[in-house]
Amino acid sequence: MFCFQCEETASATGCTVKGTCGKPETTAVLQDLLIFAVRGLAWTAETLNDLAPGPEAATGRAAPHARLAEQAPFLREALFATITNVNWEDDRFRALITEALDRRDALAEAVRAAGGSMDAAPEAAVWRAPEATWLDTGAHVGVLATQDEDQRSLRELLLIGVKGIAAYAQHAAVLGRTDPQVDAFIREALASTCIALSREAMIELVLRAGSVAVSAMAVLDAANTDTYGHPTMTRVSTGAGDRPGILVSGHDLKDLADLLEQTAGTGIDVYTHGEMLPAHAYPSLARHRHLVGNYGGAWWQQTTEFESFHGAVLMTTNCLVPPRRANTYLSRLFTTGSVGYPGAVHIPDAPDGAAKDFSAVIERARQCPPPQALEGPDLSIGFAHNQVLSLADQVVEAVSSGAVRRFVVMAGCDGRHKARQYYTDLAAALPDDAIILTAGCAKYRYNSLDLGTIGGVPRLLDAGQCNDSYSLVKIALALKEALGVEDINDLPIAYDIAWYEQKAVAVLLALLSLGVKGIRLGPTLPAFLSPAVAETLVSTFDLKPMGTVSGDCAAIMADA
Ligand code: SF4
Ligand code: SF3
Repeated sequence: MFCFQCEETASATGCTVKGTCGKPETTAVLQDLLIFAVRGLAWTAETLNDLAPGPEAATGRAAPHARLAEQAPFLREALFATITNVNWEDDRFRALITEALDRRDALAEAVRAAGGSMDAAPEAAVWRAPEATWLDTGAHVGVLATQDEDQRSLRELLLIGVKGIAAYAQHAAVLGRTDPQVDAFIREALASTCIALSREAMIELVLRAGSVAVSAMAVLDAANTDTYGHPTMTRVSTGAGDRPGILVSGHDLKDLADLLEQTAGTGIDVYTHGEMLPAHAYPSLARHRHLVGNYGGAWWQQTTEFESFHGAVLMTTNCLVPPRRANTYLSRLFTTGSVGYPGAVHIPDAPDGAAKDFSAVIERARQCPPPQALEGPDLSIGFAHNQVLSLADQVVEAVSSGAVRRFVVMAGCDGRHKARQYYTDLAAALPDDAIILTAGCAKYRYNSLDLGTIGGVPRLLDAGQCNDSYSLVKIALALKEALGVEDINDLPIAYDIAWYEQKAVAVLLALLSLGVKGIRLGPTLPAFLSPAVAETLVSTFDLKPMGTVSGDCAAIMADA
């Protein structure tokens, strides 16, 4: 195996025996084979489209071939399944590979029927082998199959960013929102990895992935806020009640919403965990009195927190980490959507977007004792774009008067590395005239610090999940307008981003596509950036590695 898609990759180069995340070699190889299969599927779809586009639309551009749209949900699902800490079930990957090959071959038939040929098709578009040999095939079609280091780096940067885009697009799709342009880009990007492209063409695709990530996050933002209302500032309890509970983790708000409906009046309390914390700020979720609080911290602490929670745990998306051998919670762990884990009960999708049936989770929770309380202060959340922009006058006044000297965007992921203490220390070290804007689970490094307020505005503004980094973009653009600044880089905003998995890469590409320069990225730079590609990003975007707390704090405040 060779996997280097996350920040915790072994020796900062690549996991080769077993993932630091716990991913076994077999799972890694099956994921590689699935990616190979969907690349071939996308290439075949693009070929069909080139050969037989749909009828010309009113815009003067041809509509895509009618068979393309039906591939989009599958491509999103397959990509999402390979994100770090999502799916640990080899059987699910085998099923996805089978479906990818069947879909691809059906499209190949359509290519031939339209007068085309698959004779010169790339290997990914034509291979087929007995399932018993899949591990051999998978071992040779992964990352290292691309020989040239820089080509491999750009290809993987694109694929990893597209995984993040697919996850965000899938979240929106669950709420009935899709963007054909986003789905078309996912297909185009996957197909592009089957052919040799110039370095310039590959860079162009990577930058375009950033713009598409902005679109995908915008669609998701609209889906979330239209469905559940705009987040408003909210205090969230981190205590525990005396009734049995269900702990909901991951990013899928619809799963939480459906579970809240199904647990109403049952005597069971529902708690959020990790990236589900922002749910408390959505009016139509917060109205449920049995949504009582947030339990625990960031994803990597779950092996102890799921123990002390005592109740049923529902993982709706990443990050699920393998339970320790001596765990007591696997029998009360449930997965749904893209998530899977051997031994955990999986709650399947319901047909036609109907609510899933969570009765098994509820039944298991009834048999459990209440959670053991954890120490922690209430958390202040709900500072997504609508809420922050409603404070725009106060914010602009604070900037104009000099009461706020700097905004520091500290969005992204948390992780296990001790080096991430940097983010806690930086948040504490920033002077009183700096406001931190955050989103994603990175916030758990500092969201229990008492950072105070400036003119009534909290010094820590939590916009929500990692995908709500879009809110931070909207806030920046609104500030640009309000302060009459020409260039986004002239705003008093610094970016110090923590990354771990592939959605954070999509967010990084989104920021780069908006022209944001001087982003600090840590705790390490991605292993999938070759020296030459890293140098391109550094020279074009002034991307910086994380430094020391005192040095970075001083540089951030001095706009250096
Ligand atoms: Fe290693 Fe990260 Fe890949 Fe897991 S996801 S195998 S830790 S690089
Ligand atoms: Fe976190 Fe896994 Fe990335 Fe959504 S829950 S930010 S790491």
